[in-house]
Amino acid sequence: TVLIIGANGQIGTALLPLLQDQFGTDNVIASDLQKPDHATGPFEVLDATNPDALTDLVRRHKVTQIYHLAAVLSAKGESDPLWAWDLNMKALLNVLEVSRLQQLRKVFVPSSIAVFGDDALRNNTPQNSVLKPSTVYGISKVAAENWLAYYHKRYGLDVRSLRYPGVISYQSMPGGGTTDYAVAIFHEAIQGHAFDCFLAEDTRLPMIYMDDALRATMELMNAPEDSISVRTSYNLAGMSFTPAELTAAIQRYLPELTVNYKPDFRQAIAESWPMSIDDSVARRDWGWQPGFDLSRMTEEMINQLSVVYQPA
Ligand code: VAH
Repeated sequence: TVLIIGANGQIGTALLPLLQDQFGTDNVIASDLQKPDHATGPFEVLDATNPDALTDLVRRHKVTQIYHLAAVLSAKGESDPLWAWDLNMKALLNVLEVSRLQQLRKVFVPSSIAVFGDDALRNNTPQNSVLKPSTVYGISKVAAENWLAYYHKRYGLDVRSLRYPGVISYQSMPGGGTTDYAVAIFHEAIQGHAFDCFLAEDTRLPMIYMDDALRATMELMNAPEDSISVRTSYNLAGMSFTPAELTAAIQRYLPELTVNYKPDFRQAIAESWPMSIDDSVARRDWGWQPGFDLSRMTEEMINQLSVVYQPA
C-alpha cells in the first residue's frame, strides 16, 4: 500500500491518479489536513507532524511506501520563517522516523531548485554545487536532503528525491511558491483577464511541466536500487524561460493577453535561484529525458484549461 501525504497539493493532486493506476485505487491512501470535496479513493485526514497519527495510519493500512508531498513553499515561508522551518522539518523527520521504525520499502521526498543560492553557478547549475539557499524553504530543503542521505547511509532506508524546478500544471493551483506566476498567468489569460506578474519580465527560471515531473518521479521510484547514486537529491530539468517568453508563447493562442510587471519580494528570491539546471546525473543513472518544452507545455495548458473554463 502507498501513502501520499499532502494529497490535496499541486503535486499530490496530479500524482494520485497515476499511483492509483500503478497500484490499484484501493492500495493508494491519500492524506492531507482536510478531506477534499470529492475523494477518488481511500482518504485519511492526517497532520504529518503527528508521530502517533502517522504510525497508526501506516500500521492500519500496512503502508509500504510513502510519497511525502506536504511542505510550506518558498514565498509563503518568508512570511514566518520559524513556523515554516518547524513545520517542514517536523513533518520530514516524522516521515523518516516512522518509515525506519515500520520498515517501509521506499520513500519519496521532493527537494527543489531552491536549495541553490548565491554561491552556485546560475547557468546549467551542476549537481554538486555549493548550497547556500536564500529562503527558509531552501534551508529546510538542504537540511532535508542531508537527512535523506543520513537515513539511507545509517539505516539503509530507500528514500529517493528530486530537486523539482517550478512545476506547471492545470490540475490545481500551486500555493505560496515563487514560480506560481507561470501557472496563474494561464488561468488569467484563458479568462481574458490582464495578468499582474510578480516577477520582472526577464527573470529566467527552470520549470517543468507536470507530466514530466510525474514521469521523472515514477521513473526514479521504479529504478533499480543500485542505479541510484545520489542519495541527497537529483537535479532535474525540463525547460527554462522568462515571464516575457512565456507571455509570447501564450499570445500565439491568446493574442489579447496583456501583462503588467510588478515585481515584489519574490523577485529577490527568483534572482537567487538558477536560470537553468544540469541534470546529466539523472540522465545517466536512470535515463531521464524531458518531453515538454515551452511551446508544447503552453499548447497543452491552453487545451486543458479551455475545457476547465468552458462556459456551461
Ligand atoms: C517554489 N515552486 O516556488 C516552488 C519550488 C522551484 C521552487 O520549490 O517555492
